[in-house]
Amino acid sequence: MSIGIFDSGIGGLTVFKEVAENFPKADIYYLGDTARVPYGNKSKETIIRYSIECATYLYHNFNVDLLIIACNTASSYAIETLKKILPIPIIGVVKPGAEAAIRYTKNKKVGVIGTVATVKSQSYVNELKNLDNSLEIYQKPCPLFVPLVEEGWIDNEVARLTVKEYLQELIEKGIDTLILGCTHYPLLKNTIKSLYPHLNIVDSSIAIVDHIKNLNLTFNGNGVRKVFITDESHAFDNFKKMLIGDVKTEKIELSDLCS
Ligand code: DGN
Repeated sequence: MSIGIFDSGIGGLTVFKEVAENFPKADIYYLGDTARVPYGNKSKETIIRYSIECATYLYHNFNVDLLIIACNTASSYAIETLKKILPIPIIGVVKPGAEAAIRYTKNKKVGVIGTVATVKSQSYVNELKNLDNSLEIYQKPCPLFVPLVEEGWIDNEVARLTVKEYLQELIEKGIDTLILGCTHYPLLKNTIKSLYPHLNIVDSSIAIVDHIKNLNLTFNGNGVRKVFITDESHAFDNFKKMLIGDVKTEKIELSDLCS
C-alpha cells in the first residue's frame, strides 16, 4: 500500500517525517507545490484547483492507495472535492487535529492558529463543534510564522516575540489546548511550549499518524521515499535535511501537474 502526501510547499514534510517513521514499509510519494506556495492567501477556487492538480498527479503517476492532504489550507477547502474525484481514502489534517484537541482539552477552551485562509474557512470550528458543541474556540491567523520557519528562525528572540504577540490574546482567554493548524507550525512547537508550558499542543503530523493507525491498514511496500517539488527552493532543501535527511528531491514542471 502506498501513500501520497501533498502540501503547498515544505510544511507537509513534518507530516512526511511522522508518517515515514511510523510506517517504515509504506512507499511514500511527497509533492510540495513550491512554485505556487503559499496557498494560504489564495482564493477558494484557486486552492481547490491546485489541490486537484497535486492529488491527481500523485494518484495517476504512482497509483497511491491513500492520499494525505498535509496542508491545512488545502484540507480546509478541497477535501470534499478530492473525495468526489478520487476513488481512494483521503485524509486531511483538520479532522485528526480536531479529534486530538477533544482528547486533550480539560477546560474545553481550545485555540486554533493557522493561515488567514484556514481561519477564514472555519473548518476547525465546524469540525470541533460537530464533535463537542459546548467547546469555546478562539482562532488567530499567524501568517508571519510561515516565513519565520522558512528562514529557520524557530528558536531565537524574533521567534519568541512573534509567538507572544500572536498567542497572548488566546492565552488570556484561558485556552488549555492549542491546535497548530498549519503544517509549518510544528517547527515552532518547542518555542511555544517553552513560553506556555501548560498548553496541550496539537501537532497535525502526530494527529494524522494516530488517525491512520486507527484505520488498521497494512503497509507492506519497500519503504520507497520520493519527494517532488514544482520549483527549486533553498528553504525546502534546508527543511528537508532537517526533517527527513537525504531523501532525493526531483523537480517536476507545473505543466506535468496541469495535464
Ligand atoms: N502548509 C500550509 C498549511 O498547512 O496551511 C501553509 C503554507 C501556506 O501555503 N501558506
